[in-house]
Amino acid sequence: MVVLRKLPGMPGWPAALGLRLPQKFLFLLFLSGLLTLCFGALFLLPDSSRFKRLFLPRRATASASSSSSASSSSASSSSTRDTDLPRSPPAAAEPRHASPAAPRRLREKLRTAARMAGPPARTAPGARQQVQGGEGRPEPATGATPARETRAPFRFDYERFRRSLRHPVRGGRPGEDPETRARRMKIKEMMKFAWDNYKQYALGKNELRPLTKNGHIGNMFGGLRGATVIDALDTLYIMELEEEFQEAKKWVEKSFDLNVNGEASLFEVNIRYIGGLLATYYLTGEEVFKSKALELGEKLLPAFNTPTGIPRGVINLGSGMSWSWGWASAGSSILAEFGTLHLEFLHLSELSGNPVFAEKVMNIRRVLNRVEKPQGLYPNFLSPVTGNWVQHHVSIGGLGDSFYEYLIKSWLMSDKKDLEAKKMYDDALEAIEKHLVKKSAGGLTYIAEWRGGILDHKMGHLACFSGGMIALGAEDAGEERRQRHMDLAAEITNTCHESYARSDTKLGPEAFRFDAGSEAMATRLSERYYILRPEVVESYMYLWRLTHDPKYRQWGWEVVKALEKHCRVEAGFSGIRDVYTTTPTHDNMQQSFFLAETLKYLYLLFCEDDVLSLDDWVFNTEAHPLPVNHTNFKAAVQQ
Ligand code: DMJ
Repeated sequence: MVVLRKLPGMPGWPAALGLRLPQKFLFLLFLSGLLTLCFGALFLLPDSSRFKRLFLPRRATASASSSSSASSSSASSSSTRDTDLPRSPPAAAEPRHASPAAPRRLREKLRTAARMAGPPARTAPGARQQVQGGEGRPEPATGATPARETRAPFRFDYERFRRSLRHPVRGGRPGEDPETRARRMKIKEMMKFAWDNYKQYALGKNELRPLTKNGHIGNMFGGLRGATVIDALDTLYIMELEEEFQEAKKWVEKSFDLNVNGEASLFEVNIRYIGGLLATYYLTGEEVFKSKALELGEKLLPAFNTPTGIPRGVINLGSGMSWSWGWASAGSSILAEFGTLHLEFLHLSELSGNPVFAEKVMNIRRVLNRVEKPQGLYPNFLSPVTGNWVQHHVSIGGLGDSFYEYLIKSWLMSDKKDLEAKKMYDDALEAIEKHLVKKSAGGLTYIAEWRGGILDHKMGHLACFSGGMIALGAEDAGEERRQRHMDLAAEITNTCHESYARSDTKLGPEAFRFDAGSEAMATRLSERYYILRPEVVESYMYLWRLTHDPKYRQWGWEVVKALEKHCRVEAGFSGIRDVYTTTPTHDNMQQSFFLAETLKYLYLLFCEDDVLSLDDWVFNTEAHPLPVNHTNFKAAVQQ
C-alpha cells in the first residue's frame, strides 16, 4: 500500500489513470494479489536463502536454511541460533550423504533418527561417543541433552598407541654383521630406483611402465590413482628413504582424489589403498593418512548391501552400486576377496569409533560359520544372495589364499584373544592337511587344488605365501602340532624355492605342477611368467624370523640377484614373460606390490627381528603392517 501513497504534486495513479470507484477497487485488489504472489514466490524458489536474508532477521535466516553451506554451518556454532533449533553438527562432522546440498528433510530425518537412538547403543571401552547416523556414517551428538552437547568427538589416542609398542619400528642395530647390512642397503637402493623411476615417469598413475617410460592406470581401482604411491608409502618410511617418503606424502595431500566414479575391486582397494593408508598412519601418526583411509572405507560400505551381507566384488566408488565379477560363477562372491577385509575393517572401527566396519566383517564370519563345508574345506565361490557355495573349487592359491591368512592374522592381531578366528583357522588347516597336502615322487611337499573331490596337482605362485602363514600359526599350537606345522611350513617353502631354483632365471613361474613327470615346474606356456610377485620371499622372511636358519637369507639373496639380472631395466623393474630362458622378454609393468611387498619382505629379511617386530605388527596381505591391538577388538562390536 505504501507505493500507492499520493505523492505531493502528483495525482494518485489510479486517479491519474482516470478510473472510477469500482474500477479503482478492482485494480487495487488485483495489485495486492500480484504483490502477495511475488513475495511468496521468493520463498518457494529452490535456493531462496539469499532473498530470505533480505527479509528475515539474521538468526532466523541461519535456521531457515538448514542446507546452508559449510562456511555458514560452522559459523552457526554461534550461540544465537542454537536456542530455537536442533543443534547443527559442525560441517566437518556432517554425515556425508547429508552434504550441505542435501535436502533439508533428509537432514532432519537423520537428526531425528539420531535423537531417537538415544545414547550410543554400542559402546566400546574408552570412548565410542558417536551415534551412528545411517549406513556407516557417524552422526555427531545432536544436542538433545546438555550432557551430550559437552562430549568431545571420538579421538584415537595415537600417543598412547605408540607407547604400547614393544619395539622400535625401524632402524639398524649396533654391532650387526656388515654383509647383512650391505645386503639390506642394496635392497634399499632397489627401492629407491623403483620409486624414482615411478616418480619421474608415472607419478599419479597406478603403475610404471618401465620400458615405454610412462604410466599405467588399469581398471582395478575404480578411478582411484596413485596405487604405487599408496603401496610404497610404508616401505619408503621403514627404509628411511625420508625425502622419497615426503614426496609420496605430498602427493597424497595434494593430489589423491577420492571423489571418483568408476568400477573398483573391493578387495584390491581394501588391501592396497586402505591397508597402505592405515599402516602409514600407524607408523607416522600423520592425520592425512587416517582421514583418507576412513573416507575410502565408507565408500566401500554399500557393497555389503546384499541379502546375506556378503559383499559383492565390484563397486562403483561414486554411485555405491555394486555387482559380482562377470567371470565369477553365477554372480558369486570370491572367498579370497570377501574373506580379506577383516584386519583393515577392524582398524577402521578402531580409528573412527564407528562399529559399522567391524560389524560388516563379523557378519561375514557368521555366514561362513553357518554354511556347511564339504569335507571341512572352504570352496572359493559363495552366493551373496543365498549364502551357499556356488562351486566346489578349493584352493590355497588364487581365489582362496588370503582368506586363510586373515583367519590366523585376526587371531594374532587381537593379541590372541579372537579364539573363534583361531578355531576356524585350525579346522581349515586340518582339512587342508588331510585332503590337499601331497608329496611328489621326488619328495617335494605341495598343496594341491580340489575340484569337487578331484585333485589338481598344481601350485600357483600365490600359494607360496602359505609356508609363512603356517609357520606363523604354528607357534601357539600344542607341541606335536607345532612341530608338524613348522615342518610343513618349511617343506612348502622349500618346494617354492625349488620352483625358483629349477628355472633358468632363478625366478619362479606363475604356477608349477606335479604331474606327467614334472616336479615344481610350469608345464604350460601360459604359466611361465613372473610378475615381480612377493609370496616366495614373504615365506622366506617369516621362516627366517621364526627359525633363524641362514638358508632363508641365502635364498632371499638369490632372488635379489635374479631381480637385478633379469627384471631391472633402464627405468625401473619389469616382470618377465618366461622364467625358463636366460634372455626373457619383459612385460613392461612395475607392479605396485613389488614396492609394497617384494622389496619390503626382502629388506626385512636382512633386518634385525625387532624392526616391525611380529610381536607388535601383523602384515596385511599386501604387506602393510597393522598393529596388534592390545584391547579386544570384539568389544567394538558387542555381539
Ligand atoms: C598382492 O596384491 C597380494 O599379496 C594379494 O593377496 C595377492 N597377490 C598379490 C601379489 O602377488
